[in-house]
Amino acid sequence: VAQIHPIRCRAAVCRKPGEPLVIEEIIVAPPMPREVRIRIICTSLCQSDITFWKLKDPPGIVPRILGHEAFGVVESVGKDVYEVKEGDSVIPIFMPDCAECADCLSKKSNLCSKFPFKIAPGMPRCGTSRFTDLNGEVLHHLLFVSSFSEYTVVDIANILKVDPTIPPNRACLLSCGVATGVGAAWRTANVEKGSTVAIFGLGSIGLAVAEGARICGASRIIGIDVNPDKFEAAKKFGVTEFVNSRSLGDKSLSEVIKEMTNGGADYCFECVGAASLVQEAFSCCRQGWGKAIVLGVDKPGAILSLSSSDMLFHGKSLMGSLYGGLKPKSDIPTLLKWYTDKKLELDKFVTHEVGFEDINEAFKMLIEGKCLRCVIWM
Ligand code: CXF
Ligand code: ZN
Repeated sequence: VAQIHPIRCRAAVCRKPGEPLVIEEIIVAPPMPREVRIRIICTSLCQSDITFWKLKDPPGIVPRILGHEAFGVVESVGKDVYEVKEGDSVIPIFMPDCAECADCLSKKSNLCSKFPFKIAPGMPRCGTSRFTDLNGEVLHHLLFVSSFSEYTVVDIANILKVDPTIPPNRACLLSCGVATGVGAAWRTANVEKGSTVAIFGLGSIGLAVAEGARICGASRIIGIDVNPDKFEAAKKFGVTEFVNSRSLGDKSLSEVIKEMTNGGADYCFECVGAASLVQEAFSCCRQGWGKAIVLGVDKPGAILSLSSSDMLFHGKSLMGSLYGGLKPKSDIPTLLKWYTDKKLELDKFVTHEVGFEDINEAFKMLIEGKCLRCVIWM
């Protein structure tokens, strides 16, 4: 077996939280056992990249390489990798799927217990980094992926082999955001035909929930946002009605939703990341079977306060949905099939595409709310 060498390539490094990424030459170490080194073909930008880019406190450790939605080609494999080989098309997925722990073997969980989901700083198996800069300083990873680099190293537990004919700028969307929203409707909530769904926040995740709910056959999909301009675009994703949460008159949001739905929606999805909005979503749920699903990420330690009698007397439930409850290795192939069957419309999520050198432009556009998904080509 030929010796695998370190690679020198370009990466966009986050040197200081909240400051423009610096495109520089870095060194990417060879993959260790059960790891794969991949050449990133394209990557897209997720709101979490912005969140972690700004973060000063741990896990906001710098310098590091952000990025976690991507499509790539295997460049080399470490020892004991049998699942993929050089030249295979893959998508990295930030949620490990080891295929052997109790969680990975269960249909009910997507939270691998052998390699627990972690934001930073290194690889899942040993916690160390595969990146250094030209001065020998360690560059940390993000979410086991770090795709803002021409080459990255990813554990086999975080790699999904995909059909090489799938367009890279569509496949990458299933690495995180779009899959999360669609999965939340399909897997976490299990939205049935004829349901009424309320979606709080019409960014990419909220629109992906709408897409998933539409695919599941929901009849009413109510979109809620502070920005009424979002409604026109949201119609393309299956949103049927719009509520502007900034102009409710003297009513509360839950009063408005309950009036519209004759007592509450069957499924309410919080896609913003505010504990207070989770409470609102919970109270918008219909009694008996209403479910509120939490997708947004609030500040670490944010506390929810819910009425326990509302829980008990009204039979509602509250669910968390990391990666939409999807099991990477079994569910993503289904979403890819939906895409080739033209059931899942990925195209409409990609509003912008830029070259790697313009990655900071992509950050700016997402922060200003000007785009859904911006694909960055390496
Ligand atoms: C997120 C999900 C919630 C925790 C942080 C990472 N995933 C990807 O964007
Ligand atoms: Zn993400």
